[in-house]
Amino acid sequence: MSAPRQRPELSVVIPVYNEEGILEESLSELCTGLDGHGLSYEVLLAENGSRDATVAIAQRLAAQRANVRTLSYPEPNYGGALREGIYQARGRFVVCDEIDLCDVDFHLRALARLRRGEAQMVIGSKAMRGADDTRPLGRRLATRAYNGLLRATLGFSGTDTHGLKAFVRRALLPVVASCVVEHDVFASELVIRAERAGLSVVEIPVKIEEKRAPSVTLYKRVPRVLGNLGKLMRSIHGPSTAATVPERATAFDEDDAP
Ligand SMILES: Nc1nc2c(ncn2[C@@H]2O[C@H](COP(=O)(O)OP(=O)(O)OP(=O)(O)O)[C@@H](O)[C@H]2O)c(=O)[nH]1
Ligand SMILES: [Mg+2]
Repeated sequence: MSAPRQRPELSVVIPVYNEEGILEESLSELCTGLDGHGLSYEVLLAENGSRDATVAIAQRLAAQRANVRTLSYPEPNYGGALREGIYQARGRFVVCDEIDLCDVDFHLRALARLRRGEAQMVIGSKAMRGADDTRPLGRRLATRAYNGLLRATLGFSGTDTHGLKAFVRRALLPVVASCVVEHDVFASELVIRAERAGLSVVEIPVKIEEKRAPSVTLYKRVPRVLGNLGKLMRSIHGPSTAATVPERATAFDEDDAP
């Protein structure tokens, strides 16, 4: 994996898993959109555990485009991929996107808020007033139930944690290092710990139009999500809230401008 010499303003981290059907087209649309707005950016395709041609396609795309990099690990783990992508990112700002969304409008609106210093983290909410979530009813209800649970059990004050988010990388690195759960719940933990650490977190409404149905059936995710939520509750409400994951040095921390 070779990185372009110049540090971009923005790193787009996209976890990918078994996405051979849409990876190339989605990435191409995203890059066209970001190029059209003159952004200085890199894309990190954070893959793990794919059993289809995703790895080969991602490697080819990274070879073709100087500002696309790919990371690959053996075990499927959404949160692990996100965490690794954030650590490897070199931009001052990070946007976490999903390959079935690639929402340039969110990138632009979130970046504007971050650049103006209005927030350190911007969440794209599927559930707040003004959002337009075109996913099936069951998934919309699941989002509301899940975030209701986070509000009731972990003092979360917003409406959504999973999906699109953008932040000042330097401000979020210690938060990432303090996270203890993997898989889907990592995305929620990141937002909740950022709030609890006193970072300024704002939500903006997004329009969700998935380019394909989700890769994992909802009911199959529930046991693992509940298990990881339990772990997160014990970590946050337990006797010690100290980080259990050691803080990791990254290649560019020393010259990371505030
Ligand atoms: N690296 C990695 N990426 C994953 C994994 N599971 C899902 N993804 C990626 O995460 C993104 C979102 O996955 P989806 O299958 O669309 O699930 P979802 O839309 O988050 O489901 P909702 O939470 O209901 O919105 C896509 O870019 C997937 O390729 C995984 O195990 N590892
Ligand atoms: Mg999706």
